[in-house]
Formats: sequence, structure tokens, C-alpha cells
Amino acid sequence: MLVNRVNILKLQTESREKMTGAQILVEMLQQYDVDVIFGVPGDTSVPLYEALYDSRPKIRHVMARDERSASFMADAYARLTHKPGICECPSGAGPLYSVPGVAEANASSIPVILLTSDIPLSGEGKQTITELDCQSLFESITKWSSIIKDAHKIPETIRRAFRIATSGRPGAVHLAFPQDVLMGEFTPNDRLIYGESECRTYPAYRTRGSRHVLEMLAEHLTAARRPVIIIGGGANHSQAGKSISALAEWLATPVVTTISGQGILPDDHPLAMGVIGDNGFHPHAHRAVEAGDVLLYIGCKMGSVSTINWSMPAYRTDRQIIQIDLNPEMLGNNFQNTLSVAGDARLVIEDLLILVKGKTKQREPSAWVESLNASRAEFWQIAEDDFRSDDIPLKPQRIIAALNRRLTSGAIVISDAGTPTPYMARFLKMGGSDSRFIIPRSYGGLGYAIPALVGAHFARPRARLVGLFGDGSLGMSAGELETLSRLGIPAVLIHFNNSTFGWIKALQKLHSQGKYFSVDFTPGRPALVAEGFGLKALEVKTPTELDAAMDKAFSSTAPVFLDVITQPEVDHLPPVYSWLEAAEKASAR
Ligand SMILES: Cc1ncc(C[n+]2csc(CCOP(=O)(O)OP(=O)(O)O)c2C)c(N)n1
Repeated sequence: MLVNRVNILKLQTESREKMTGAQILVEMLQQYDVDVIFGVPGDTSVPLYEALYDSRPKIRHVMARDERSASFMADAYARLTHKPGICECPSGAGPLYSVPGVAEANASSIPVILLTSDIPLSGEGKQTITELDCQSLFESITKWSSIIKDAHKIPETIRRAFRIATSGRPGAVHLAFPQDVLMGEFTPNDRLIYGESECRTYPAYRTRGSRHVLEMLAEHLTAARRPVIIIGGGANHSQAGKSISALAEWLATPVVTTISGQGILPDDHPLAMGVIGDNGFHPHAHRAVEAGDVLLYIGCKMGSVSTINWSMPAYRTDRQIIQIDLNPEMLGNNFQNTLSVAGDARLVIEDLLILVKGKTKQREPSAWVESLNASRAEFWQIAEDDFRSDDIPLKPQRIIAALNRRLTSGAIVISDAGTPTPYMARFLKMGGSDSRFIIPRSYGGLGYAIPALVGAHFARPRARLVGLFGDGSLGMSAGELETLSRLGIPAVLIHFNNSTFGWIKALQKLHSQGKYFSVDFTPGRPALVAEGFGLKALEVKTPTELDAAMDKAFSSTAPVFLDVITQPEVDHLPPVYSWLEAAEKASAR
């Protein structure tokens, strides 16, 4: 028997040809159903590109114009597919340029795996051009950073990379492949070439909350007079929307979200009270939180923005704070919790719902919930004035309203920092099920949206894509307009053109007595840049032009760039809680 088994293995081994390290790497990626890699070519990546060429059409390579963009593409792809996003770059400048996307993904719990090809091991320490200690470079912005020094170790290291990226709190991983490891030839043993199916998607190895703690949670929640559910990005990563809405509906509990938690319930759901925090908040959502006696935070880090520098919720002895997070390090980190539940949001809520249903009948919305809804209706009624505003330059509200009217089910909307953030948080109305709003909230790095549209396209090839960005962001990512054009990606690009780093200029007005310093651009003609890269481009100054241009863009199957001249933040403060408060204090002086 033993002899037979050995023979089978020998046969399997013999049936393989010699392979290079690069070929084994590509084969291992296929074991994880990797269908696309975003990257930029370089001297050290030639062996990898040859292996990718030979593997066609199994893995598509998407050439970006900048490694930062490639990492943003992988990030957006991962957010939408729930599969790890893969990006690659060559030694030296490549890893240096890819830092922003890797850091954003890691801090936002998104599994991005960065593969860097590196100088040969034989050149280590000898002033080889592009030599860089990229293992150390990525240590502080990944869950794991490593150099593979022996091609035989590629299969096990790739498995470790996927396992680490997708399990626990998902995050980024970096692996460096020295050129001689990529080129080294050997005959792999078939038994070693396999992937772990659990780690093809994330979160891998989801954990349930402990039964005892869930019983206590059900007790607190059903006994609450004014419970409020507060949703962070973690609930979206966990795809907990259905179970959260079932729980909220059973208990008739209002639900508020952070910016990253947006979309967990449909915007018109009678219990969806809107966005909390400093940036783009809904006043009725804040009211709900402050009046709540049991606040149930789900997948929410309770950081500076969602809590307005930890001032919301205000301390009250009769208030209970309960937090569910898959990362135990987050539990009770910023507020004193009454109860902390370590576990995956979807599984915890599914289990909780069974317990809650056993304790109480389905409830009707209370008078308090009705009053929140009345404030919410009033808020949207008042907003109509700005949605219809004929101001020139255009109000951001008018632009978002024009967008909302055209968003259909399955749309993917991606936003940058600057003007779009507070207005999207406050006024965006997603077009129904399967729509997603994506925004990089850990670092808010300008220049995310345009490359992220490329990643989104490969995640959802038939989706209607919309990107929103200021002129500061455009300056940082304009090169990827060529990528959108080359790949013919059907995206509507909305450029908030106010000729300034408007966000910072507004801060200078608020806190530096209007001493404007190094914030203004020359206006230029950005539409011509887009046109030069092969996009359709339209300049928009008036409400009539806005509607006509939006119609054209939304009926196009090619990328369309709308250069919309917009009011800067300095002229009309956006809905940022701390800014409005500062302005109020200043005017009272
Ligand atoms: C890479 C990066 N550098 C600097 C910042 C700081 N920052 C935040 S908002 C902002 C201005 C944004 O300007 P723009 O994109 O033109 O949008 P606007 O505020 O004018 O709408 C800057 C510079 C940042 N978020 N990201």
C-alpha cells in the first residue's frame, strides 16, 4: 500500500515539467481564484510578466499608470468582490509608490496582497540599483510583510499570505520576490500546490459570539426603552445588512451609520435615520444617538469622526454602550462598554435575532421613532431648496440631487475627500439593492476615486460606475484617465472644480482669520486634459448644462468626464459639525 502511494506521488511529480518560481507563483494565485492583478511593470518583474503572459487568459493583468493607483484599484476590487485584491510592482520606486493604497486597505480591514518583485538575492547589500528594505517599509502598514528567499517556499508562503489577509481582522500583506527566486527553476511537488478554499474570500473563519454574552446582549436590548443600532464599515464588510435590518425591524429600532456603514439599509427604510459624526451628519441621526439608552455599535471603531472627537455620545450614567467587533482589540477601546461581543457582525446578529425573537414579540415603532422620522422628513423637505438651487457656480447639493435621480439599482459610487465627502454622506440616495458607496475613510487620501473605478469595473463589469472628486484629487490621479479610456470603462466622472484645495482653504478661513496660503490653483481647462486622454468631456457651469451633461454621461457606455464648476467650501460651509460649531462661536463673538 505504502509503495503504491509513493508511486502515485512520484508519478504526479514526474508529470510536471520544471517550473520557474514565477510560474509557481502564478499557479498558486490561480488556486485562490485570482482573476485580475493590478500593477506597473519594471525591470525586476520581467519573469513574472512572462509567467502571466503564458497563463493567459486565466489571470488578467491591468496595467496602471502609477503603483499608488494600482494599490487603490486592488482595494476597491476587494471591497466589492469580498476576495483579496492583488497588486504588483517592481523593486525600489514601486513599493515606495504603492504605500498609500496598502496603508488604506490595511487600516480599513481590506485584504490587499502586494507582490513586489525585488533585486536578486545575490545583489543584497551591494548598492544594487533599486535596492530597498521593503520588508521593513511595509511592516507598519500591513498585517505581514516578508521576503521569499527560496522558490520551494512559494506555495506555503502564498497560503500564509491569503490566510493572514482574510482571517481575523482582514488587512494587507506584502510579499517580496527576489528576481533570482522568480527565475529559479525546480520541479514542484503536486501535493504542495493547493489553495485553502476558506481564504479565497473574506472574512475567513468567521467567529460567533459566545452564547453567554449573546444571552446578556439580548437581555439588554429587549429591556431598552430607546435602543439605537449604530453601524460602521465592519458591518458592510461582514455583509450583515439583511440580519441587521431583520433585527431592527423586529425591535423597531432606529439605525444610524458612520460614513463607511452607509448603505446597510436602503436609504428610504423607515428605520434608517442616516449618518452620524462630524462629516455630513444628519441632525436627526445625532438626536437618536443622544436620546438612546442602549447603543449597539456594530463593526464600528468609534474613532474621531463618528464620535466627533469622542464627544458623542455624551456620558450618561443611565446609558449602556454595547459593541460588537470581530477585532477584540477594538472592544471598549474608546468608550466604557457595558458589554463587549467579539465576533463576526453577521453571525452575531443572526444568533442574537433568534434569542430576541424568543424573548419578545415584534414591536411597532414607538412615538419616539415616529418623532425622529418626522424630523427626518422635515430635513429632506428643507434640503429641496438647495437641490433646486439655480446658483452659479453650482451648489454641491444640486449636483448630488442630479446624481441621485439617475442612480439605479446596482450602481457603484466612489468618492474622494474634499467637497464630495460631506455632501455624499448627507445627501446621497443609493439607487436600491446591490448598490454600494465606497470611500477611503482611514486616511482620506486624495486621488482614490479615479483609480478605484478601475478596480470596481473588474469587480462588477456590468455596474454603472460613478466617481466624484475635487480638483486636488484630479491633480493626483489624472494619469489614470488614460487607463479608464484604454479599458473603455463605462464610468461617469464628476469633477468638483473649484480651483482650490477648498477643504483646507475653508479651515484657513475658520482658524487662521482668512490668511489663505498655498491653496489656490490656476483654473485651467481640465476637460481638455480628459479629452486628451481619450475621454468624452463636458464643461458644466449652469443647472441646465448640468442636467444635459448628466443625461449624456449616464446614457454613454464609455467613460465621460464632467468638469463641473462648483462653489468652494470657503463660500458656503459644508455640513461638517465642528466647522458649523466653530463658525457659530465666531459669529457670537
Ligand atoms: C494625499 C493627501 N494629501 C493631503 C490631504 C489633505 N487634504 C484634505 S482635503 C484637501 C483639499 C481637497 O481639495 P480638492 O480635492 O480640490 O477638493 P475640495 O476640498 O476643493 O472640494 C487636502 C489637501 C489629503 N487628504 N490627501
